[in-house]
Amino acid sequence: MSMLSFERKYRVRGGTLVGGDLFDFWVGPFYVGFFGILTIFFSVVGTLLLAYGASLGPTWNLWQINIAPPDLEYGLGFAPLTEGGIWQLVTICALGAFISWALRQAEIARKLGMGYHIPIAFSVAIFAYFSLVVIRPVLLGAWGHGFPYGILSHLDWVSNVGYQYLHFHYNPAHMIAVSFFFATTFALSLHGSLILSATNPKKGEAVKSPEHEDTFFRDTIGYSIGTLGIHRLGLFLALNAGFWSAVCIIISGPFWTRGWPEWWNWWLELPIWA
Ligand code: UQ1
Repeated sequence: MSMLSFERKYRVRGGTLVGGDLFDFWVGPFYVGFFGILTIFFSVVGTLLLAYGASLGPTWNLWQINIAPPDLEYGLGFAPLTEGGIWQLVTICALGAFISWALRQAEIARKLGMGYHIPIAFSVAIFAYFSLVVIRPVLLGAWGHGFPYGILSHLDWVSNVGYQYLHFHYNPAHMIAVSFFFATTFALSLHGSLILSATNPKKGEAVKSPEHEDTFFRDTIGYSIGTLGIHRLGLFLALNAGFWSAVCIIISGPFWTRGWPEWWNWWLELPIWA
């Protein structure tokens, strides 16, 4: 792949967190770095473990392959490889790869003198995964509370855990998370359509400016959040979607064991009704 005209200008030494100059190079368009190598290592080992687990199982059907966590009896200990040990190693590899990827993002941000917004945002996604396979299982006392690695099996897990709390949509943190997910797609649809409407003029016409974008929303709803503001809003909404997802599953079990509809009895139990 040929180098973009400006690419060479930004291929500067430095900014690495680990390894100094040793891994400070590019392969084609890709920056490598210590964490690039670590990401590849964990991804390859994790994928091979998943393939090994599949080879021991009853199917190669991609939808049905299931790498399950250990039985609850194993608690927070290590399980034999074929009885959930593979799941445990895959979890370590997944976290190793995700965290290495975030640190590679941080190194590239440092190299370019940019803020750490991207690795921080990605860390919130890692936190959501971490809360499912580490925080909640640890609080409940068994790795068996983690979700299984499989396309259909993880859907079954979500359904089963949901019904365990009778009606998961009554979980207040789940409500907040879902609202942030919807708000995120709403904001991106507004922003994406606004930018395309302004920058895709008819043939021969000039591209419209941010003043047009501001004016469209001033005319429509009396308010424009601005070109920088919409990106701050988008990041805020998206990070909250991931954060409240993590909260809603961590509180299910460790901090609330009954059906979620029952949680709302606090309203009926307010002394003002007495
Ligand atoms: C907006 O006000 C704005 O500023 C000009 C954008 O920037 C290009 C946008 O993309 C959007 C969607 C808005 C409108 C959003 C709100 C919250 C009023």
